[in-house]
Amino acid sequence: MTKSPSTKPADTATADRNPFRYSAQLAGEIESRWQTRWERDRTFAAHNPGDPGFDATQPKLYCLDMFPYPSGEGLHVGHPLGYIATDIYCRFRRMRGFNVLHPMGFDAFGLPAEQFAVEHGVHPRLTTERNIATMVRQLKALGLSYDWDRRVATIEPDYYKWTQWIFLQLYHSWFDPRVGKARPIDELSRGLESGELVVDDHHRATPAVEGGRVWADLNENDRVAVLANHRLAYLAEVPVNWCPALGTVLANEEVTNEGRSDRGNHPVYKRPLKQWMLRITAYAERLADDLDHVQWPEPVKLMQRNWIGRSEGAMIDFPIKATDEPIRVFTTRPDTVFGATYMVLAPEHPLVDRITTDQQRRVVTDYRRQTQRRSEVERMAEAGGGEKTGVFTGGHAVNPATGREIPIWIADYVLMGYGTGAIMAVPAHDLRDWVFAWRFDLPVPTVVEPPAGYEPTSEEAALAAPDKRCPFSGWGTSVNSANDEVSLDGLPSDEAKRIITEWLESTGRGCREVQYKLRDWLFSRQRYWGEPFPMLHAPDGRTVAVDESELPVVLPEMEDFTPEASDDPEAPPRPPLARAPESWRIVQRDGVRYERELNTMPQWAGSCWYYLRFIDPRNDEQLVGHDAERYWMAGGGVDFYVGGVEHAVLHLLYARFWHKVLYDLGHVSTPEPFGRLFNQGYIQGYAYRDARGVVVPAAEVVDENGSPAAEVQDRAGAKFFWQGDPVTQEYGKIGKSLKNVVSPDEICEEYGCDTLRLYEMYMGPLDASKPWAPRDIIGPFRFLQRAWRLAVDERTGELTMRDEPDADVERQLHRTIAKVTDDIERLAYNTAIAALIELVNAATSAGGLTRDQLQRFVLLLAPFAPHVAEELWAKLGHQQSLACEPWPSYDPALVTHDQVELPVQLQGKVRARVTVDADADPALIEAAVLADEKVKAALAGRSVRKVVVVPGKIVNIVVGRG
Ligand code: ANZ
Repeated sequence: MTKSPSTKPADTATADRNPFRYSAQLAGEIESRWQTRWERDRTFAAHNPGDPGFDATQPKLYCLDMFPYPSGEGLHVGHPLGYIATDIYCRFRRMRGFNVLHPMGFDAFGLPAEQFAVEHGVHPRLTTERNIATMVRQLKALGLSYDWDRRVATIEPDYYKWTQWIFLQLYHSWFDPRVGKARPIDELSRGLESGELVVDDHHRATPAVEGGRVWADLNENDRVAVLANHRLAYLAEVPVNWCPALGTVLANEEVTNEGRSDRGNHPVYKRPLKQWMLRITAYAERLADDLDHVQWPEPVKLMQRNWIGRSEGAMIDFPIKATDEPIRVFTTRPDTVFGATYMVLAPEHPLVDRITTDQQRRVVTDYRRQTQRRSEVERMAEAGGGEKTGVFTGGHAVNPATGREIPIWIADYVLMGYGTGAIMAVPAHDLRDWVFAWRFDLPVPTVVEPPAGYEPTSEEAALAAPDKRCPFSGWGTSVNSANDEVSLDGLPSDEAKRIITEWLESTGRGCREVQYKLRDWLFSRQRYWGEPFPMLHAPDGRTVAVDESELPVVLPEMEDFTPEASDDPEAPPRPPLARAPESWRIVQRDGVRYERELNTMPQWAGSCWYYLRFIDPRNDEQLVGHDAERYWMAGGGVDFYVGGVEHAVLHLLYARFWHKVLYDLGHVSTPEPFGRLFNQGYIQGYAYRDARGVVVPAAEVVDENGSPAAEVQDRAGAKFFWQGDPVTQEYGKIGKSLKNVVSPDEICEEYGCDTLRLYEMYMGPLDASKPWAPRDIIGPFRFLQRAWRLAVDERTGELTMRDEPDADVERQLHRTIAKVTDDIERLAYNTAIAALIELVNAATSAGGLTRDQLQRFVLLLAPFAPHVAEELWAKLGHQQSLACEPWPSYDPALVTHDQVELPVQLQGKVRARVTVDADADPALIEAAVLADEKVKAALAGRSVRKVVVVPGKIVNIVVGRG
């Protein structure tokens, strides 16, 4: 990278005169010295109960970073944002007497290494390990206080042994709805044997009822099927998202709205395949409810709740003329049943064949074939007000409320995987049905009247019919909704919903029902680079689990990682493990020749439980030791978990699900894994595109004068070029896809990592996204230079200290301690750093600090710029690292501020006076003013448009009319 003179940290001229000046070179020396020492002394090693050095009287902090995928590009400056933040917190808490667990590891299975392996024949382990080595070096160079003894990687057999072990727990368990938790599957068989439970027509266990089949009457196959129906891990033939380009099946969430793969943007098709599934749906209710008990950002909770998608409504049976089996629908609006003028089945619905008349068979078959090619995600995306397709089956059902015959259609806006795969269509009050009914000329009677003065929503208005009528999908008052037995007319929607549900229940036509959008988790991948399943398949189709004592099932060595072509050209190829040596693939047992499961687990698996392994990473008897787990997870799980908001749904939901299963089975002590969660913002940077819209490497872009874009990027009117052609500038998250990655290595080399740490924390609030502005890095560097000069004589390298403290500086030091302490607790690092800068400036002007003051200042600086702080601490004569030195305290009496009285004006008249700290910030003053009783009285209910604060002088309130 080329440097412009303005950003050069140390000018060589003064370096000769001041050999002990804080320069990039000196910073480099100091940093590597301390990094070596910390590592040698295991300064940040955490102690488990029972370890020598464990102190049971200390409080604990388990602070966790979302562990990274070791990509070939290494870290960019966006990664450390969260890592530095947690590091500051951990260093601070150690100084406050906490036993701190702060580990780091690698989420190391995954597609990129495998794609590289397929293309270049290099074993993914080699690339992965090389990438891990790079990232460890980079992380260490940032001076992060991890306990490196606890490092784990999900690809190590003694790690994935336990991932496989958890899978076995899932396989050997079922969810007992009567107690709302997982139990060993043996208890299910015992319940069935004893007759406490019987089996229904769908091979499901239910409490003993009339007509249920008893265990003794079931043959072996049926028994296996019943158990399989309940296991938390089960095999199912399911329509999957098949991505030929990646050679694998993808989970719905890995498919974009356009029906393409999230990674690589390849086309994705639906096809049936036998796959391992995890029964996460059994936990839907607990996963939603327990969000109330964690300290997480509200938007993340909301995203999880939406993903789980709880809906309350009813099941209603619509009798069909042709058969004696009714069509059952799930609806959230049973109060609209009088307005159901037709029904729609998902094209895959099992009743379609029986309902379809001969006349309609051709169009129905064609339509079903056509929808097969579309992914569920694509269909869902169109489930709104978009274009609708569908065909009439020729069949009819009876609306149980009106007694009228209504036609049955099939359409792909109804999904097989939700509710019952069938709907009653109420076109006047459901936007999808409305569009469909107008397109196919079906009746649209109104059964809900909107409240008086109702204005259609923008979505409703957009669908206005030729006669200007709009659909109404909100809550109002029922109309045209009565039969001989029940009338909803005049009732508000919630009341109507209750009454009609009671009627449906009392007449056996339906029942109350809660549904979840959450689907079971598709857990198989047709890849090599993942955890093998600990499962065996017998030639007769039976599946058995590998015994716990035989774990881990180690990935076999292979040289060719491409999937193996299948005999059937239409079928997906077999997974790469189909090529594994027979000695791995085939297991002989009791004369039976079993084949191992050839799929592997998805990348989510290893990251679902790593926080537990960090607690006790070398335990080869147990996933995690009991005492250690109880100690570190006490108080509701990981105390502080920091990572990107992109993991708000899947990773966190999957990890919570596994954790709850482990909790139910008694392996962990808390119902939730992560007590407190925090999402750091993104670092954003400029990116550039050529005329075709293709992203070009930002580092190679120059302005019209040939200066690197990074140095002139926000200059007004600048024009940018790449290889001589003009490019356009935009702004986005720093990363690979925008080719605007900046490596922390460059910055560390140029300024030292203490500067990088300060810069990243000083950029703005931690949860905000903010621009990478290389020209500003010099600021924190100059601050460290001033701080150093405050303590050290640059010609001799000796400490410079005054004997008597300056009273003002002493007072400011107390205030700074109070502020920094408080700010770190609130993660307001930017304001803490600002306070440190002010202190250094004030102390410099006042002529320096005493030894005692300097000590306290150094300790305050330590969490942010630990290397320079350790160096000064050593110069102050201490032999030990300051890592566990007590945090400085302050005298509250010295922290009180000077106060001022400010007049408050309203419409030109002074109406009140408020007393505030002389240096209080305007937002605080505004709050104090608006809370003042006199001000409230003077406002007399008028709305405040603006509060203008002139600091130290006056406050003006501007009010709105009325
Ligand atoms: C009649 C009705 C009338 C509905 C009305 C809505 C409004 P949520 O809230 O998302 O759970 N539905 C049910 N199963 C479906 C499926 N498999 N595919 C597509 N749509 C399905 O949505 C529940 C509503 O979505 C149900 O309530 C049903 O339409 C539709 F004024 O039934 B409703």
